[in-house]
Formats: sequence, structure tokens, C-alpha cells
Amino acid sequence: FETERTYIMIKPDGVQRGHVGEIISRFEKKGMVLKALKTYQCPKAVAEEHYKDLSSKPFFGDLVNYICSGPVVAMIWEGPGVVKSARLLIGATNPLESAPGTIRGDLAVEVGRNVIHGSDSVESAEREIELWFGDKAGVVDWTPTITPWVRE
Ligand code: DAT
Ligand code: MG
Repeated sequence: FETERTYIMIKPDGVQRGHVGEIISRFEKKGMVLKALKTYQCPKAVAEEHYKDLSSKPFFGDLVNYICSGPVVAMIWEGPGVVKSARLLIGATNPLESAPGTIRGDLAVEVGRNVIHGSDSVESAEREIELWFGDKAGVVDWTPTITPWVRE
């Protein structure tokens, strides 16, 4: 199997509101494979690096403060086309435009409290995985025993 990976992060609002289990469950049910998971209190420098492409935006300061405002749940998920597939589960950036059935569509109402992050490309995914899991702690290479019931 190919091993596309994506970086998924439940933001502090998702953690505070008690949506960790619900969100992880959606990825598990889809058939994606959990390769790493940790709670993390994000230092400002990591949030700034993560969102560096947005550093010129007027909301950048608020965004960094929000990501650092409480624990996040940082994860690596693997699967076929997982980067795009995860973005479809997550829904549009602005929760008022995210389809019902998506995570943001079901759980959020404002772009500044949109519950979850997912990498937007394979290249971003690898960059973000290196940023958040660079020390490889908790990253496990494994294949679920049910894989033949999920993939041909
Ligand atoms: P996404 O998280 O869907 O990849 P993005 O990369 O364009 O979206 O932006 C990253 C985050 O920045 C987004 O989840 C919420 C925040 N953000 C984006 N656009 C915003 C805006 N117009 N006002 C406030 N926050 C915004
Ligand atoms: Mg993005």
C-alpha cells in the first residue's frame, strides 16, 4: 500500500468542548489509520511556524493566540489519498460554508473557532508532521489486522 500521511489537529476549542472522541471516531470509521497521537500545549513559536504562510494576514495574531490557548490533540493519519479525504471530512474553512455531515459543518459556526486543522497538500503534510512530530515520539508504524476488510 502507498503510505500517504496527513497532519490532523483538534484545536483548543474542539478539546475544550469535548469533541476529541467524536472527531477521532469519524477518522477511524472512514478507515484511516492512526499513526500518532498526543496532547500538546503549543508554544507560540510552533503555532507561528505552522501558520507561517498566513503571517501577513490581519488575523494572524489572533490565530496564533487561539492555537496556544489550551491543549491541542495532534495526530498523524494514514490512508489512500488521506490528505484530500481528510479535508473532505473536515469541511470548508468557514463553518458557515461547510456542508452538514462534515466536522466543521456539524460542530462549528465561526472561522476563528473551526475546531480542527488538516494539511492542505502532501507537501504541507510532511512539513507539518516534521514540525509537530519531529522527535518521532509516539509515532508508530503499524498495519491494522482488519486491513483486508478495508482495502483490496
Ligand atoms: P484551513 O484551516 O481550512 O486549511 P487556512 O489554511 O486558509 O484554512 O487558514 C488557517 C486557519 O486560519 C483557518 O482554519 C482559520 C483561520 N482563518 C482563515 N481565514 C480566516 C479569516 N478570514 N478570518 C479569521 N480566521 C481565518
Ligand atoms: Mg490550511
